[in-house]
Amino acid sequence: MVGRLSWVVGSVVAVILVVVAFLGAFVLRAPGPLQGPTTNIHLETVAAVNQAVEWARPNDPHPDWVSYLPTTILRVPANATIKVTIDQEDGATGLRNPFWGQVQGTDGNKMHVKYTDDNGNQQEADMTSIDPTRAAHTFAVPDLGVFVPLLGVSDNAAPGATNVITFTFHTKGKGIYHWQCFVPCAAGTVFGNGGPMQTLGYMAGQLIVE
Ligand SMILES: [Cu+2]
Repeated sequence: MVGRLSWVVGSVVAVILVVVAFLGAFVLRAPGPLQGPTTNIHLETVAAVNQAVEWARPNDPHPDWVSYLPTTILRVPANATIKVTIDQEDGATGLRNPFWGQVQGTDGNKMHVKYTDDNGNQQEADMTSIDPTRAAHTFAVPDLGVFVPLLGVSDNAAPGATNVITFTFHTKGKGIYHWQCFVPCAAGTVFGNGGPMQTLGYMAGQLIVE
């Protein structure tokens, strides 16, 4: 009888330890918010956290996950013009829905892109859309109607090449707005939509409008 009781108590303690370990390792490990609130958001997109050029996350629980850096928790002021710069260092995965190849909800429904073309030459242009098969990620805030496809680095670009995407959009009232990538970029997960696509701090985030 005592043996069985201690077995039950031991099992309960083991389950509690597993739950605490899970919370500590995954749920509470989301990267902290950007300093702010700020009207100048600067992000980097990488094929893997451990390939960061600008913002290393040395103790990240998923160093091989595709990610926005340094974080996807963004604090911005209400009713403000937000300037976004994204240093995009990942290759293309491609969008399933070509509609999201269009730039929407930014000033002029356009973005400015500095990139290396397929001949290896540096280019710079305002764009209102990209070929959806060339998207690496998107910066999308559905509740604000903001969708920006991020041009993947060309296979012919030099190693370490970065496409720099800039655009401005406007916030409305205070609140927490969900934002995310719509490119199924999570290689190795079911339909590319698991892991980093569903985890705050990687390909999903919050725009905290204060
Ligand atoms: Cu993505």
